[in-house]
Amino acid sequence: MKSIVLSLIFVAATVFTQAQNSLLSQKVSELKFYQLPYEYSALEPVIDALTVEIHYSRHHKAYFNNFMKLAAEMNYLEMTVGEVFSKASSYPAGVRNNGGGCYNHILYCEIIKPGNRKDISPALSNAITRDFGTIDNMIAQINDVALKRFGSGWAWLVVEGNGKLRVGSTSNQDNPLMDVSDFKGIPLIGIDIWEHAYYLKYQNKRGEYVKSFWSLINWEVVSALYDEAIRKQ
Ligand code: MN3
Repeated sequence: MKSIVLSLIFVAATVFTQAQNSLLSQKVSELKFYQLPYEYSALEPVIDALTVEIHYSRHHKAYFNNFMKLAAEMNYLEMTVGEVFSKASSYPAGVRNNGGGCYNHILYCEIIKPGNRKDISPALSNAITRDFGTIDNMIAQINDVALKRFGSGWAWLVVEGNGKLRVGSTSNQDNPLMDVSDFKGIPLIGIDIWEHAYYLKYQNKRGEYVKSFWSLINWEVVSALYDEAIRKQ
């Protein structure tokens, strides 16, 4: 039984990390718009179908279109997305806003996709205990930075270069892979705290949205991202 569970985790890890790697290591000229791997209604009742539809087909799509539009003008068509992020400071803000908008939303959609929401890997579980004491403490810290972010942005759980897990937040569509960000690491969880992510259902109650968001987290996907991040070090 254990080996079946482990091989299922491995398959999921392979599927997702290929998607993530192919984005960061893909040339901008070869990018295609991300295909949402579930129905708009799949996140009900936590995130309503209309919010998912507008978020994906308008906001996410616009970031992608704009990032591609700027590519020829800014001469990064032959660079990888990861390279663009690592040189974000050398481009106008539109590049990081739209490039971040592409990457951040793919992570967001993937970590809440339906599937195995319950099982966290022993490796990630041990790292959480080591760095936060308990998972509830980690979640409380992420909720706290999400609430304290003034205006639009993202709340993150990342793996730092030294292998430690850390919680932080960035503004707008910046992410911890960009040279412009003070907060750096490989993202495992990214919570979109722009109002467009929750306003239809939660209005001004960002705290309720963030709290509810945790019931959607697919811990199998997040565990696979952790394994991949640790392997890269
Ligand atoms: Mn968004």
